[in-house]
Amino acid sequence: MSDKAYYLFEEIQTNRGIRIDKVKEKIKKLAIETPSWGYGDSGTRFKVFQKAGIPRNAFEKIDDAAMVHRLTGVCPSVAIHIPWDKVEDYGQLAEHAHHQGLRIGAVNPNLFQDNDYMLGSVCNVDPIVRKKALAHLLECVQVAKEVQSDNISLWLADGTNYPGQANLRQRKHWLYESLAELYSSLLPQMRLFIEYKFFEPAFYHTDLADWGMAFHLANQLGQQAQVLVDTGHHAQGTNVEHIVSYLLDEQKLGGFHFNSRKYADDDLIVGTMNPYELFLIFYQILDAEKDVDAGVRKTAENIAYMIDQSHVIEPKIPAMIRSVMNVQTQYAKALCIDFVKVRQAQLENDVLGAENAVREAFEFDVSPLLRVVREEMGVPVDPLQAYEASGYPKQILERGVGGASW
Ligand code: RM4
Ligand code: MN
Ligand code: MN
Repeated sequence: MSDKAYYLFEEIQTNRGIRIDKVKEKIKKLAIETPSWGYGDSGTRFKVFQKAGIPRNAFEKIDDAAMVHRLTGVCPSVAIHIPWDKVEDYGQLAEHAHHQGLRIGAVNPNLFQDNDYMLGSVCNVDPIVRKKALAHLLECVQVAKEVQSDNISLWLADGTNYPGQANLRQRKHWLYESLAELYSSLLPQMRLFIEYKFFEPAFYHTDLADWGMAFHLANQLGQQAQVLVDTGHHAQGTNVEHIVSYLLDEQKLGGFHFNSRKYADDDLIVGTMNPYELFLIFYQILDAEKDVDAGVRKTAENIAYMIDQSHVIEPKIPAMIRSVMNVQTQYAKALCIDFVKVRQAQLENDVLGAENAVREAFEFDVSPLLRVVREEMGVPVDPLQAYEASGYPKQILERGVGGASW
């Protein structure tokens, strides 16, 4: 063990009474799902830049996700987006994943790229379009069954651009009707994640605009429906960790789409813009894991951690590895919070003491800890360097230019 690791462990264990073996165990168990679309070419509304080495189909996206899992050891599943990842035989796709130690995670319906959806999908005024959208949702549940995934992750682009363009209350009813049908097609062990976003592509109103609406819908639908928090889907200044704690307490937090943003839904590499926010999210989750209510504890322990990124200019696989490592870093820091000290300060109304007890964990350099954890897991201590040295970056160049993109 390096000196740095020794001193860090001393600080955590001896001075703060946090068991280092527990901390290591927790880090090893934090599974992070990567998105198939994060390996493809993506862009902005101005340009999708084409790169060499991009996967040409769903199978090759899985190969890239498998590479990320091999190097990090913590990304055992990959989310798919239908129809981006549509294949003839989903059983074969799942098999392909299994061969590489992966499984298929959340199935994401796509209700935003068909011409028919210009004015909405499940909220469209045209019953034929609504029916088509519902059929797609049901198709995705079928896909989930075929790939043996228990998670459907739904984000809707439905909304309007101008006041008066549509009857908002009527659309709310249509939304509920479709989701109720979708919900009733789920197997008992399946979960439906409802993801909200306040704007884009619609600029005036969005039918599923915020966590309150998603929360309400999830309550109406039933136990298997939960809210998904995408960290890039809030107005500037929103206290995301507060939303997280509220949903945890209501036992309605299902999962995350991690990414970073500076201005809007930028889908940048996790932890590059506001790592403190991510740390504070984990603080709320770890706090909820200690709740007196078993239901709250269970909710906190069953969160689906997923990355949702679009890499416009950066090489996709290293960007994904960087994201995974950044999530681990903030999680490891949050694990170093002295919760006893925080509680004590709260009880004493010690504002500065409480703030300090939380922040000082954020200021730890946990990299020696993560190196030890990676060593124990048998993965490279420096996954990014290992990727560059692996030959894989060169190997994928054989795919040429013009791979999968949205
Ligand atoms: C959306 C949302 C969804 C993702 C699409 C690609 O903004 O974040 O989760 O499926 O982008
Ligand atoms: Mn998302
Ligand atoms: Mn998004």
